[in-house]
Parts: sequence; C-alpha cells; structure tokens
Amino acid sequence: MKQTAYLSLGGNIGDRADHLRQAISRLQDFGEISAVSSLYETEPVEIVGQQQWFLNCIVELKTSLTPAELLARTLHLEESMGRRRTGTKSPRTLDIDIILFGDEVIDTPFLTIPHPSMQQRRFVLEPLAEIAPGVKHPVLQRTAQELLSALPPGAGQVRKYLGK
Ligand code: PH2
Ligand code: MG
Ligand code: MG
Repeated sequence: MKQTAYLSLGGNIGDRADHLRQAISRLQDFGEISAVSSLYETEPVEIVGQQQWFLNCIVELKTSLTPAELLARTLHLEESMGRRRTGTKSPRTLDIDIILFGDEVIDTPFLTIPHPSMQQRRFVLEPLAEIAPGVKHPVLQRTAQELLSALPPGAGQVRKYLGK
C-alpha cells in the first residue's frame, strides 16, 4: 500500500538550489513525487555559532517503501551528494528529514516520526503549509496550517527564494 510521506530538504553549503533540485530529481526513484513546495531561504535555527542561511523545501512523496527503507535510502542519497557527518548540526550540502509518514507514529533510537521538532520549525511548517495546509500531525491533531499559525513571531526568518 502506498503512503504519503513529507520530506524536509535543506542545505547550506555550495550551490544550495542545485543540490535541492538534484535531490528532488533522485527522489523520483523512491516513489511518486506528488508535490514540491517553493524553495525558501531560511535563517539557521537551533545551531550554535555562525552558519550560512539554508535553502529548504518540502517534498510530498507517495511511496511503497517502509519508513525504515525510506530512511536508509535518504541517508544514502545524502551521502552520495557529498554529505559528510562531521558533527551534529554542522553545515551540510544536503539533509533530508522524514517529517510525516502517513499517520504513523514511530519512536525508535534511529527514527522518530513525526519529526520531533517539526512543530517549532518555521522552515518546515511554511513550505509544508504551502503544499499541504490540511495535513494533520497524528499526535498533536493539528494541521500544518494550524501549527504554522501557532508559531511565536520572530523565531527563525523564512522567505521565498528569489534566485533561479
Ligand atoms: N536544519 C537543522 C538545524 N537548523 N535551520 C534551518 N534554517 N534549516 C535547516 O534545514 C536546519 C536548521 C538540523 O538539521
Ligand atoms: Mg535535519
Ligand atoms: Mg537529518
């Protein structure tokens, strides 16, 4: 059975837009991409020290993979696009996080779905609400639009990317 997953893509090294576009193209091997948000330029949050702004987007994927298979394949894709894990939250060419997977709730040492920080991240909620305003967080029972509206103002600027 196919499930609808939402993936958050982001990067802040090198040609960020090119990395996102390449990743989106390669995600077609994982299922059917049914929506892609605009690209957003986003202020780094939850990071100690100075880093470049990120480019972030959300991809809606209809997939027959299991969550564990999807995780393994996204980690592999990150690596093949040059990501080297030099420390937590270090600058990266590409990060792919599973935000939602149908209405599954998973909590293991390797994988937590829904993504545990999604409800506090404007760089996730803004693009998610753009393509799926009504999608519901299966634990909080709030839609993406409701979670976005509930964010405190100021926390992490997000603006549409105007580059090409
Ligand atoms: N990812 C993080 C931590 N902080 N900030 C922005 N703006 N965008 C991100 O993708 C991001 C972040 C951890 O993966
Ligand atoms: Mg991440
Ligand atoms: Mg990640």
